[in-house]
Amino acid sequence: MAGEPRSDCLFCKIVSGEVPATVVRETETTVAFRDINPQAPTHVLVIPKAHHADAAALAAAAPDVAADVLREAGEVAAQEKVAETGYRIIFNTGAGAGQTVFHAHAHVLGGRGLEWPPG
Ligand code: DGP
Repeated sequence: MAGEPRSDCLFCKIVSGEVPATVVRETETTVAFRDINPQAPTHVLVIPKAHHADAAALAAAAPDVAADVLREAGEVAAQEKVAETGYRIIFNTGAGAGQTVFHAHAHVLGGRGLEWPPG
């Protein structure tokens, strides 16, 4: 069922604490933790605690939680002090776009110059 934890999902295991992560923020509906393979000085992932495969599925099933994820991405940027210099919020969606973990997550990247278009 949409939103139910999945035993085969890495990020559900981070939510439950079964897999450790460096958590920087947590709310009732979201967790933010440092990416294991950072691509910028600030690289934090913001995820819904509930399992949804990607950002579009999250927004369709739980728009309030999708808004929570976006708000938390902004809070992470402020907390990491990258809000003033600029940062990027990225939802890779689909394997062809580089999504490797199929539990919705926002990448918050900042602390260096960011090229456009992205690779
Ligand atoms: P994506 O490629 O958009 O699905 O992003 C998945 C990200 O998850 C990727 O940047 C690396 C990160 N990641 C993968 N495994 C782990 C893990 O065990 N811990 C943490 N903190 N991050 C992970």
